Amino acid sequence: MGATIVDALDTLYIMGLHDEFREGQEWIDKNLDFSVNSEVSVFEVNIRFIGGLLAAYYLSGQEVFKIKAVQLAGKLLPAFNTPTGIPWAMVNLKSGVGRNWGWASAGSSILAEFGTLHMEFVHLSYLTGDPVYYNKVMHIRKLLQKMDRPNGLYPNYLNPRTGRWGQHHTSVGGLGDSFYEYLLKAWLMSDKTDAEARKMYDDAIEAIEKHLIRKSNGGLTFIGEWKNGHLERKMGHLTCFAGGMFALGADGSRDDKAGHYLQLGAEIAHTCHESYDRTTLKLGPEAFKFDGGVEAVAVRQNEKYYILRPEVIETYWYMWRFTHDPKYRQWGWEATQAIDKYCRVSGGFSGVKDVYSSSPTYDDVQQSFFLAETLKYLYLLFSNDDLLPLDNWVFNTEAHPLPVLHLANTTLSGNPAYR
Ligand code: DMJ
Repeated sequence: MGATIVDALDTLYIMGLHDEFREGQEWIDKNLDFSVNSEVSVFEVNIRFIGGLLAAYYLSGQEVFKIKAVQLAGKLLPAFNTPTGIPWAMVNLKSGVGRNWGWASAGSSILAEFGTLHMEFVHLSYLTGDPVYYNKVMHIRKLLQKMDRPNGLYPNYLNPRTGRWGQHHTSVGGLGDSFYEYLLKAWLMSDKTDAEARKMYDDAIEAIEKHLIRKSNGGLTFIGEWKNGHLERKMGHLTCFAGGMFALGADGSRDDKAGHYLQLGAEIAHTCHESYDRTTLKLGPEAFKFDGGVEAVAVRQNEKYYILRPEVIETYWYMWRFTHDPKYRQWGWEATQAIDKYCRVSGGFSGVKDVYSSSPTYDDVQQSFFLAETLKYLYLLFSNDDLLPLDNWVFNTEAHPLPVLHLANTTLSGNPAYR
């Protein structure tokens, strides 16, 4: 389905690569077709395709992107036909039949998946005037709001048939991450009027700080995971996005703790930089431990890979925007050089299987988020702040910028939740 083309479009536009952008547009116009008999991830299609198409539309004004985004969104809607309205993880684009991942706890849907639709779906309703998308994601929010939460935390698994939590695993990394991100960004995207989203975010990060964030013996702040009744002292590369999130949410925080959250963001950025710096390649592993004398280092072989992920650079960029401390550019430059040295191959860039090995082997995959996120955040890190100012743009979890909705002028302004 051309994921790399769609995911990379707005990066091309932002970098001023307009010929390549037009080529992508032409391909999308002629070839991007959603009437395929294929099962897709609702979450991945939303963040990469719908997010990518919407951002390309807002940046360029070209109608084709809006039309394709709306067509595709229509194909995802059958996924919401469950007893609770919590969508299935996957849907067949042709038949509309949905189902969940076989590995997910007791037939559950995943928090980071059904909880990462809000930004794109609100924009779809805004652009089309059709409330169907908005209603779907508000329904999810209302349902989550009503549920009991162990220790105030949201478990990663929720059964869409029963509306009950599955296993009580909680994570700010894989399976949980972007749910928290979208609470904050729903508030930002609404021009800070969606107080309900801000409250849910504030409540959630208070619980996260209390139960999941710790300092290691060596003084590194880390975010662990709640599993099987205890805190696992392990942090994923994915979790490193949270440094940027804390900084982005500092302004407007409860009890005016802006300084505290900016500091927390800086500590997470520092820890994640250490996870890069303590490797041979100066690229971060997929997960790292703070246990038994080990600090910010991967222990298991199957956690030593780097697949061109953006989260650490994303946090450097947000920290740079909010502090202008030159160390964030320095750290971004270190990562740039390492990617160029160890991941560049003749046909593009590849992930590497072991960041502690001096002769790394490639995984032979260039993830589409490398162009959508990693390179975009690096480019923004070395650009002026007036390129996509954060007062006007909110980035979806795949780094696709969507404009803040000044709702006095929108079709949603009649909705009480948005007044
Ligand atoms: C991206 O697709 C998104 O950032 C998502 O939220 C998490 N994982 C990848 C990048 O690592």
